Order: sequence, then C-alpha cells, then structure tokens
Amino acid sequence: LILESDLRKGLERGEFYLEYQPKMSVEHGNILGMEALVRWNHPVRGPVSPGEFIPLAEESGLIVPLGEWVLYEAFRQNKEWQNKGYDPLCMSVNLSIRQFRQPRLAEQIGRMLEEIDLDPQYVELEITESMTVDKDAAFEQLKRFKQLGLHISIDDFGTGYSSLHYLKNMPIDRLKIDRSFVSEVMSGQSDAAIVSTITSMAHHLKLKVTAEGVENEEQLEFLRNQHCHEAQGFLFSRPVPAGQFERMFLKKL
Ligand code: G
Ligand code: G
Ligand code: NA
Ligand code: MN
Repeated sequence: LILESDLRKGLERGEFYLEYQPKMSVEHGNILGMEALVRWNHPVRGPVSPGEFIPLAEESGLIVPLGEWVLYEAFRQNKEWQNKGYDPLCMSVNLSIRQFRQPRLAEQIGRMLEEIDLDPQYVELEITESMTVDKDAAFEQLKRFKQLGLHISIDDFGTGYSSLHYLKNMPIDRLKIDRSFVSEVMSGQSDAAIVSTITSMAHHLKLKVTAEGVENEEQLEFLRNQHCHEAQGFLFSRPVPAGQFERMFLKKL
C-alpha cells in the first residue's frame, strides 16, 4: 500500500523522473513531438505505476507540487535539448484536474517559461474531457493558457464526459483519440467508425488529431487512409528515459 507520506518523501528525495514517448507523423514517419510521463522509482518498492500514485496524489493534494515539478522538469529538458542544437519539438505535459482548477496555474507556468527561457509554442498541455464539466471556469483557464501561447489538447478523447458543446466553444488545438478505440480499429466495426468519425470531425473543426496506442502497421495504415496527422504508441516506442529518447529520436537541424 502506497501512503501519502511515501509520496511526500519521494518528492523531497527526488525519486520521480520523466519518460518521453514520441508522437509521429502518420504520413511521413518523422517525429513531431513527445509526451512527458511521470515515473516513480521507490527505493524499496521499486517502480510504482502512475496508475497507482496519480490517484493518491490527486486525493491528497500532493498532485499540485508533483505536477509543478513535472511541468518544470519537462520545460527544462525541452530547453536543454534545444540548447544542444536539436530540431525543436513541442512537448506535451498531462495536467490533473486538481492542478487545472488552480486559478494561478497559468501565471505560474508563465513564470517557469520565462525563467527557463522556453518558447511557449513548444509546450502542449493535455487536459481531459472531465475537466471541462465546469464550463465557465474551464473556459477562463484555457483562455489564459492560449494567451500565454501554449497549445491545448484533449486527452483520452471519447471516453469521458463527452459533450460536443465544448468542442465548439473551448479554445483547444487537438484531440487525442483514446487508445481503447485505436486498439480495436482492425477488429471492431464500431471502433473503426468511431476513429474515422473523430478524425473527420477534427478536420472539419480545424483541430489537429492524434491517435494514441498505435501498436501495429495495420492500425497505422488505417489512420493514414483517414488522413489522421499524428500517431503515438508502442509501434514507434514505449515511453523511455531522456537519454534514450535523445539517442533514438532527436536530430540536429
Ligand atoms: O504512462 P502510463 O501509461 O503508465 O500512465 C498512466 C496514467 O498516468 C495515464 O493516464 C497518464 O495520463 C497518467 N500520467 C502520466 N504522467 C502524468 C503526469 O505527469 N501528470 C498527470 N496528471 N498524469 C500523468
Ligand atoms: O492517459 P494517457 O493517454 O496520458 O496515458 C499515456 C500512457 O499510455 C503512456 O504512459 C503509456 O504507458 C501508455 N501507452 C502509450 N502507447 C501505448 C500503446 O501503444 N499501447 C498501450 N497499451 N499503452 C500505451
Ligand atoms: Na496524456
Ligand atoms: Mn492519452
């Protein structure tokens, strides 16, 4: 059993680190960006999955300092890669609901970007549909993010509290089709229909679209036929630590 005190100590002792998963062009196969994913290596328990510790961090409120660390580390790493002369890429960072509800989050992100001297066009924030339930507050927050120059995507699209209303009204840039639909795209008729419909809707709404959880060539071919821009998944790579990501995917200009 993971306890709140383990999480707190883990943060103090620097037991967290980030892994990165590439986001690839469906048409050309080149890298378009990456998603940062938090990892915890507990000194006694070993690796603890985020599926376990993120909910606990949410409940205890520790997600706020943990999420701040994640944002800072993702920005810092992205800037380090740019300073090394690699072709600059946009890095996605997941936000949790508790973080998203902090009215001062945008201001805080703005300060981090200034301190690190990272151009906001190289940052994408991933939110989920459930965060837009409180429409007015979500709209205000997203507007602040857009004013900073950040990109915004809706993660796990299609699994949450789905209202098409916010697609019309919220200032978002991208839909990320949940991997549960993508994984069944060759076997389930309804999943194929859902993926192609989301992709086509995104095009009509002038939103970008990413398919998550792409694991084989057949799924990629399906996405290519649907003119889906971007794909992410084990076909290209699992999330990997920074050094490995750099060797595998980053190219000098
Ligand atoms: O990477 P993995 O499949 O183990 O992630 C499991 C879950 O944890 C996913 O839902 C993912 O979005 C979430 N997650 C990973 N990193 C972060 C993070 O930095 N912040 C938040 N809020 N969630 C994350
Ligand atoms: O909820 P979110 O979409 O942020 O979760 C991202 C997580 O999904 C990553 O941490 C990663 O472990 C997992 N993931 C990424 N690609 C694949 C894939 O191709 N197949 C499966 N099963 N999981 C994946
Ligand atoms: Na995500
Ligand atoms: Mn996702």
